[in-house]
Amino acid sequence: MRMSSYFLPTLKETPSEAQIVSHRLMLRAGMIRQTSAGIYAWLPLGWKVLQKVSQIVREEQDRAGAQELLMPTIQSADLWKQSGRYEAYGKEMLRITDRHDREMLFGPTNEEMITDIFKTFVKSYKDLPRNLYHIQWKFRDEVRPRFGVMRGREFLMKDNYSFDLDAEGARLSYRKMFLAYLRTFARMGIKAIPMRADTGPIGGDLSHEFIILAETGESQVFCDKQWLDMDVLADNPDANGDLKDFFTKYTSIYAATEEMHDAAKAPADLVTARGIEVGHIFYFGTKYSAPMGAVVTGPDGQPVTVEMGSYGIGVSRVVAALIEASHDDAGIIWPDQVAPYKVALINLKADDEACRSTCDGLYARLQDAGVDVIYDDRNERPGAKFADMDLIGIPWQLTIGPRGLKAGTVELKRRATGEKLELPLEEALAKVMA
Ligand code: 5CA
Repeated sequence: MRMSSYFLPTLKETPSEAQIVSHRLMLRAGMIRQTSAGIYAWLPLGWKVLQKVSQIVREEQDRAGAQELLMPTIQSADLWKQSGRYEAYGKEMLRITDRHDREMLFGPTNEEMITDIFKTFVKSYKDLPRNLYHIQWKFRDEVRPRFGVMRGREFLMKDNYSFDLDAEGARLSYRKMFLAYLRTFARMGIKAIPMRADTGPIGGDLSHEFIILAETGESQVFCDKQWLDMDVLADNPDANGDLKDFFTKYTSIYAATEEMHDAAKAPADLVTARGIEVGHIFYFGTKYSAPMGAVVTGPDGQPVTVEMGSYGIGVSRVVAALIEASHDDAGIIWPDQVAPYKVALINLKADDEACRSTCDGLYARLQDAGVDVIYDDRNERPGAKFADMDLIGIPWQLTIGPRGLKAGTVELKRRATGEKLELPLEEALAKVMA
């Protein structure tokens, strides 16, 4: 992407309406634009990060055997009357009446709709288990939307739903998702700690929230210091096994939200911190399948009501949480895995012929190699260029200037550490392409 033609409305001033750092930086970096209270347009840079985050979520869902589909945002109230949640959900549900006076709603979650789809097609135990997910916008009419996309009214969620013949199968589905969630967040370069949690309006008796530790988190959380050293990617449990040992290991280390915290059970080495909930998983048995009639024929020919779980990740909230976890005074520091661009190519003197042709050549080579690169080809002060790249948090900055070019060198800066190296051009290129 060439900066000269990029729709990237960065701000120099700190917006006064933003109370937390991720909200301030998302506005300053030109990632989002509020269009109504708690409703945001995702501008090109923000959208790119949102897609990178979605893709990691998707890959880990697929790896765990879940299958992607796409359900609509608008749902019929009838489905919610069947499950009994239509009245119970209260004012957080945005209710809509269509031109034929039919009651509709903007989906806050999809248990009812997926159960309806499932029961239409699946009639036999032979077609179980199944796990279906989508990545779709949700609407919850929060009383106090705040902190930008952290607590929005419209937000992007990955939600999936598991269907099993019995409780044992459903618990295995739950453990598979528990692993998929740990892997998903670890791959994004952040630590999310699973904590036993309340089930709220979704229901059920087994539930974990996945929490990222950050000063601006909305809730107080407590965990064993051991959590800070856990590494699920290194542990690499066998995803095709029963996952019982893995689950026991990861659930026996103390971690609790404020509602579930019990000082008597907490370890001596306790971390007390603020946390952001980026995911939430539930096992709720037949809460939806029973009232909605999701019944299959079992091996003995008798009807069996299926056992279900649901699993959510706040994909748009994750973008803000990543920034809360990784930034400095100059701006965002994207972990490599979710960075909108891997390399920033900065031409220090856009009107210098040698600089321009070298940069154009580098840009083409990086693009041909499939490297996501943003190229500052604008006629601006060097200071403004560096400030913009630091603000939008690109992991590698490759700077080309007339003095270096004469000596055959370029400057390579690592955003996360601030470390700068003068390197021969080819060497710098090899480093960022690695
Ligand atoms: N149906 C279940 C799981 S699929 C469900 O809806 N769970 S949830 O209510 O816990 O939401 C899942 C995730 O969505 C939360 O963990 C949180 O990360 C995110 N989320 C919830 N409300 C908001 C909101 N108002 N703004 C941004 N993200 C939200």
